[in-house]
Amino acid sequence: MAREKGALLAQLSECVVEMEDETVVDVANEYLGAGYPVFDGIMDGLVDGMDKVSDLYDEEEYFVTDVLLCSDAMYAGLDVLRPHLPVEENGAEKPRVVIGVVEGDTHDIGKNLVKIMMDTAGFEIYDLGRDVPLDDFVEKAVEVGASIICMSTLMTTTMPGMAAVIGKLEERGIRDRFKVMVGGSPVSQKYANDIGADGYSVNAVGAVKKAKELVGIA
Ligand code: B12
Repeated sequence: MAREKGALLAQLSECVVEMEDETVVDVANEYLGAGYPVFDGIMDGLVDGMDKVSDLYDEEEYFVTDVLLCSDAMYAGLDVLRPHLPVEENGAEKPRVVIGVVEGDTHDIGKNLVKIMMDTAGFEIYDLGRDVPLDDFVEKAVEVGASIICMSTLMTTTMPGMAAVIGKLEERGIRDRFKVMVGGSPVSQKYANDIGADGYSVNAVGAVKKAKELVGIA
């Protein structure tokens, strides 16, 4: 008999915290086999685990190497669950999104989650990666005719890069061609307002909601 959903979610989360990149694959397969919603497995299982890891790092219980091994476990679980996420269709033309982590910052776990959620919500994603030179956001958005530019950062020192990209769009007289969304743990709605961004969200689920709102497919 299938184990209860709650027990499997708790174990998915625990596998991430305990860096069990092999067990997590078995548990994710068991979760899939039981027919529980894939989205919940990602958010309430794997991402819940990564949130706990962030807290453990802040509390100095975990160190850099631990955090990286935990993220390996999270990605191993995502590899199993992600292909089963139901893909939404928003019509013939998918709105295009350019996403990346701003220059100077290599934290990309949150950006990758936002990307996965947006991808499955029916956006066409152009992922510039991490430590992205600020001009690249503008160049890529122009090149692909993006509807939205998404910027992520986890460090206070690199936050001004977001404002700089908006400034570059203004300088070139193309600011109103794109919606700009910002996020990452030090970013807030107030900061987004202050720099003139169009959208902000505290997490990946909210990011999709906001993006849909901005392109009028909410
Ligand atoms: C994992 C981690 C690392 C990993 C990164 C691995 C990787 N590939 O990403 C490693 C170990 C490499 C690392 C390195 C460093 N780190 Co670090 N790291 C963290 C840690 C523990 C967790 C971050 C994380 O992944 N969280 C989990 C994800 C899921 O959450 P998230 O990123 O916030 O994303 C969610 C939302 O913010 C939102 N979101 C994210 N992006 C976007 C974008 C948009 C558009 C939207 C709408 C939403 C959105 O949705 C996401 C999903 O729900 C944090 C501590 C913490 N509590 O956050 C420190 C932390 C971010 N690191 C920090 C620092 C200082 C560093 C280093 C400089 C350390 C050093 N001295 O070498 C280096 C960075 C080097 C560099 N130049 O980039 C500081 C930053 C301090 C600051 N305020 O500036 C923190 C806060 C730790 C601390 N308390 O001091 N780190």
